[in-house]
Amino acid sequence: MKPARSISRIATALSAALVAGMAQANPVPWQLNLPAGVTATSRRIYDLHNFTLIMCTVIGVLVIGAMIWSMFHHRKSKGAVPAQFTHNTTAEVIWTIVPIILLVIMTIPATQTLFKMYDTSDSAMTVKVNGVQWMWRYEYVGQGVQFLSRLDRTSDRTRTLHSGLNPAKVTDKDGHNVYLLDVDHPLVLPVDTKIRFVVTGDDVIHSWWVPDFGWKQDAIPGVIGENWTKIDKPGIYRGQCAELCGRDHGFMPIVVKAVPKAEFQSWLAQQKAASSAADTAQAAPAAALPAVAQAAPVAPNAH
Ligand SMILES: [Cu+2]
Repeated sequence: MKPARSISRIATALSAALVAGMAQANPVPWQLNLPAGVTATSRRIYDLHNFTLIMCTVIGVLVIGAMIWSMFHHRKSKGAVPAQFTHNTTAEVIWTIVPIILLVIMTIPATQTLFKMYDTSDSAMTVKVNGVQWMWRYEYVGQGVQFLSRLDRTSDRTRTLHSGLNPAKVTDKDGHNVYLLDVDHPLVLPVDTKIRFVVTGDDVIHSWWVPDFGWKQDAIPGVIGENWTKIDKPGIYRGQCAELCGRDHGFMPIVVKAVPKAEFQSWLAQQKAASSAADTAQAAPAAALPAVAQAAPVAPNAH
């Protein structure tokens, strides 16, 4: 590829990423940088990242610039004679203290952010996330609502060897490519609500990761990890398993559908009604509800 062409491609991709980052949460090809996300935590992380990046860039430019300048201006052909001293206490004190100050400047806001991230107190609800090879089980703790969330059928058919189907054609209703990024049952959550997550694993280590929330949480069998989020605006937020968990690791995406509080309450009520109906059907003798009782058990591999 010619340099001019690749530069223009990168520039196009950058502007596309910028526009896309503002318009929607889907990842785009050639995307750079983290998403700023939709929570206070994710924005704080984004700002910290930019702050540190600027700091590193300035230090890098100064140090490398000084080196290049010195090598060029004090070269042998110009008659430069190297200095013969071995120690300079003043210089050593400066190059010890200045980096310490810079590190402290970076550490204080980073540590404050970490403390905030670990504070799950005063959360309004708890969602239990359970990683299972290769899907997620979500439980709304204390609500009696739980379900499995797995790769949507279109992606699943397309990814099958020799399917002949085009991954570029797997899109959502707005035309965004959601190949391997869509599920059958998204995790529905209310906005403007502090939600505590307890995350664990059934079989091997998985990791629950939605970039727009700003954190990853390992899902470790026998261990319960905690985290929380408070989503600012309704929308669809996508993520993936972020811990290599076996053969189908790439096929267990995460989709969170954030909705206004009232809409969430009515959705939850609907799910409760559906699950208690299913319980009744399973508990009732076959004679009482023959049709429902027979229809209720779902074959493990119905698809
Ligand atoms: Cu996994």
